[in-house]
Amino acid sequence: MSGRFLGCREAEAGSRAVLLGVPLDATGCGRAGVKEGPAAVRQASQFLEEYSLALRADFRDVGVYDGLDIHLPLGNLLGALKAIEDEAGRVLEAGLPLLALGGEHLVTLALVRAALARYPDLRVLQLDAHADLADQYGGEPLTHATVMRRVAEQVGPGRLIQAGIRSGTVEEAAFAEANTLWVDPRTPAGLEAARRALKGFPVYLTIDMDVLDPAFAPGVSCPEPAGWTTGEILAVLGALADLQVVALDLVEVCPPADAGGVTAVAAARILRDAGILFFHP
Ligand SMILES: [Mn+2]
Repeated sequence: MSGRFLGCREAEAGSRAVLLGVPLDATGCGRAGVKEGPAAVRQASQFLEEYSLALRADFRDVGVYDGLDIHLPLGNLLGALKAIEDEAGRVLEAGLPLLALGGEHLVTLALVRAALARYPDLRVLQLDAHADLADQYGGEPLTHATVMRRVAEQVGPGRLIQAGIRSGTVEEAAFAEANTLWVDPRTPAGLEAARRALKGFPVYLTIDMDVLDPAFAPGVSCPEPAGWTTGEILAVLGALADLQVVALDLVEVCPPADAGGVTAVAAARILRDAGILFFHP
């Protein structure tokens, strides 16, 4: 095993997409250990076939280069976010789609900034149990619990579409009411609303693994009951496959809490299938 994600290329030259690990673990309030997420998901990916029987397509044909983990300066949150934004920007400015593997959810802010620089019309689709719309958390503006508030401020009103949300405060619900769109794309009406908001625009997709029910993804830093099944998220992604996704991330896998490696292999499956769905030539 190469230490890279399933079926990824080891050479950047000639690749058509780039995967980067982003092992940031600085502002979590739940269980520690999301910095081990990228390694665990890469390792679990070896259980899977490169070929998706469901999609009748091979992940290797996507041509993804696994550039391994971004080096993050220790004890320097702003420096780490800058490093992530710079590295993501380099990929996106080269015209290549980016697949990022967290790490905590705050990485999405840096990644969206990079995507927004390249695609000013960007829309963001968030699959998550938590709204992540707090203005501050523990007095801090830059945390895993405030990340989508900062993202909403970056992209502007009506451009953040949130799905799977089942946890938040009254303040977060009020902010969402005025600034974001909540949908349940597992229903025909919710799917249609999501498509209306996203179709025709470049899309950034962020998948917080806690959108899944803890039965399907126990190894996350903040589990929240009554979530989606693995089959449901794959069906939702499949139903959105014609969107113009320009970058995506998958975050919050927490290996120390992942009994049986259930979450890591689900994450690997979601990443493989999303790569095929959105970036297969
Ligand atoms: Mn989140």
